[in-house]
Amino acid sequence: MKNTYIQRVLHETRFRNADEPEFLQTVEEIVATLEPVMAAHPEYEKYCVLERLIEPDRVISFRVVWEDDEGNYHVNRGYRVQTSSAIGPYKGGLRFHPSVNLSMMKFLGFEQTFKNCLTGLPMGGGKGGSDFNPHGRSDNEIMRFCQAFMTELYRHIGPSCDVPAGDVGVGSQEIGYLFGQYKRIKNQYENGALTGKHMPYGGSPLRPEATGYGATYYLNEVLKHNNDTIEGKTFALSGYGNVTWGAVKKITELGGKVVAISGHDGYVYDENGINTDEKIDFLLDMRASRRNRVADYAERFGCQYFPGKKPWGIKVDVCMPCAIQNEVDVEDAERIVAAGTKYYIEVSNMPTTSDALAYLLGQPGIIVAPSKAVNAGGVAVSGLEMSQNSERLTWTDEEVDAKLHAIMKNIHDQSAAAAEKYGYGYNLVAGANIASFIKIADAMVAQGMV
Ligand code: 2IT
Repeated sequence: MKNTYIQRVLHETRFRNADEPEFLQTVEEIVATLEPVMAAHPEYEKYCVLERLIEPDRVISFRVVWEDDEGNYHVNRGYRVQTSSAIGPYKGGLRFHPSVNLSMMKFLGFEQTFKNCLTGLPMGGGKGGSDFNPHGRSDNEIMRFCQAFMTELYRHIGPSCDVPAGDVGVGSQEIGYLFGQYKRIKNQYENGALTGKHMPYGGSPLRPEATGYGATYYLNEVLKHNNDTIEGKTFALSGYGNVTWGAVKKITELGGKVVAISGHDGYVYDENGINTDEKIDFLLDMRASRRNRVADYAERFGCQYFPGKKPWGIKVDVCMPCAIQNEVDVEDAERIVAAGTKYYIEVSNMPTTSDALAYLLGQPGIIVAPSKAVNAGGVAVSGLEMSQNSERLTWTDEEVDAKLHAIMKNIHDQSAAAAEKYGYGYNLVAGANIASFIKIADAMVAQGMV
């Protein structure tokens, strides 16, 4: 790294955020790709654009007290990190998972800011959640937790302030409970304050499918660039939740074959493909059961199950990590390359460790696509949900699908163009960072010292 501005900012960032490893990881990875941009735009240094973007607008932390079905009290920590409102209201999901901490919230908010910008829709970036563990909890317990969480969060959000949505552990059911409590406290029907709602009260068609469909549309553009198609390709995916489900559905529809999915407990290998409505819908049943076991799929459909193992290194054409951050390390990456996989398509937020990503980007035989571009279809349809809410109407499935498709193609094309322009060739990782950063930076410069 030669750029002295970037060096200085990274030094300060490491010092100030020493106990936030995931946040440092994402800042370092993104900033490293911006070197040619800083050389071309000296005004960004003059106006401290990087320092301002790295320091969130606001970090909110609060206590959440709730009661389980036996009458016991529990205390969890809730967060909302409002990273940037340079191009729109803060926007990003809520994660309920025992591993949630400040570092994770800040890294997800930082990634989200770039991702949201890539969609071309007017959304800033943020993230929130709690270290609450939904595993094994009843519906009533989930509802009481969501109500307690919203009783604090409501004062920080709103349709033109901050618009949360789902993420790991938060789906449309949780969003329903959160929205009910928001409406009760505010006595206002502001359905634009949350996205990922059920259809009857302001949800968008295709929001549940959006992340997985969008990822597949993006992959399609990568394949087209390579004179290739999805037809006949084999896939290994991690996860079994909402995102994996949507991707499996669309991949199958377009003629690809998914042979592996995974959970916390291991992975299943279904050589016939996860390609019938019954099999695909079973993923939704597993998520709804909150049992956290992908072994249930192997038992139900009689296929192989590998406890404690990740689905990397199987002989497939495409790998798509869809589960959690840092789920692919160097050894996994080496296995993926050794298996002859041609496309490594990140879907979950920052699924690749820094070392593994550097290794994969150095391999000529594999194309790498970054999660902030690939999974942007989810938040893009959230943005379309906001538009529908503010216009008080609902579009058709076809209308939303056409817009999602166009947005994903545009994300790919603008990333490829930005990478080319700044000397990276067809590097989709650098291209996504550059295309979004320039737009956010220009908005910040235009708005003065804030
Ligand atoms: O990581 C993500 O982009 C999400 N969890 C969705 C965020 C949103 O506001 O729809």
